Amino acid sequence: MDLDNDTYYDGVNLTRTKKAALINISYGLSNFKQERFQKAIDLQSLDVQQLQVDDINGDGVLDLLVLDKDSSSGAARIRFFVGNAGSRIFTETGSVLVPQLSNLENLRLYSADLNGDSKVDLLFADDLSQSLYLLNQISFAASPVFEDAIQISVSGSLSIDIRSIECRDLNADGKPDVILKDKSSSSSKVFYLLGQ
Ligand SMILES: [Ca+2]
Ligand SMILES: [Ca+2]
Ligand SMILES: [Ca+2]
Repeated sequence: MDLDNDTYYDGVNLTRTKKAALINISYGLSNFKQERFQKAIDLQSLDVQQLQVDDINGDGVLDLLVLDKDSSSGAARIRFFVGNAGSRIFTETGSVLVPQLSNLENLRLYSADLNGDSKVDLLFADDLSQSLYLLNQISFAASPVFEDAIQISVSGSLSIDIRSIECRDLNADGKPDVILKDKSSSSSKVFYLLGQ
């Protein structure tokens, strides 16, 4: 991924301990060299579970999406750190609370435009309830606005110990499909999203 739009690939990872969370960013110096951890974003007060990188506000610059455990309710809160390619500064710009989702240790977040309106939406796979939830992004002006989370019905139980979730258009119908990977084996389950 290229966080500062200089055509050189950059690296980003999340390190967590019991008391701290840090996003480490290394910017590419050329096509062959990447400096380690030029930048660290300290999320010390947050109970961070997962990091996702996507252009949530559609300005052509990648942003950081942080899945955090809300300190009062324990539910999932996604915080948005909006990137600026020129300054390489990430500014926290709004968040969204998802009260339906509180099993954060077994929750997987993915972002993609699922309905083709060019706005990035949020998708969750909840291992506990064995279901998928979608948050459709309505707008991102000063801060992001989403519709309430809706549960996506799948035929039968997912019956899967979810390790990861991602979206790709597997059957080339122009609609993204959901791929869930199982923790316990290398097998994947694919769910086609219909009627989006
Ligand atoms: Ca770069
Ligand atoms: Ca952006
Ligand atoms: Ca969308």
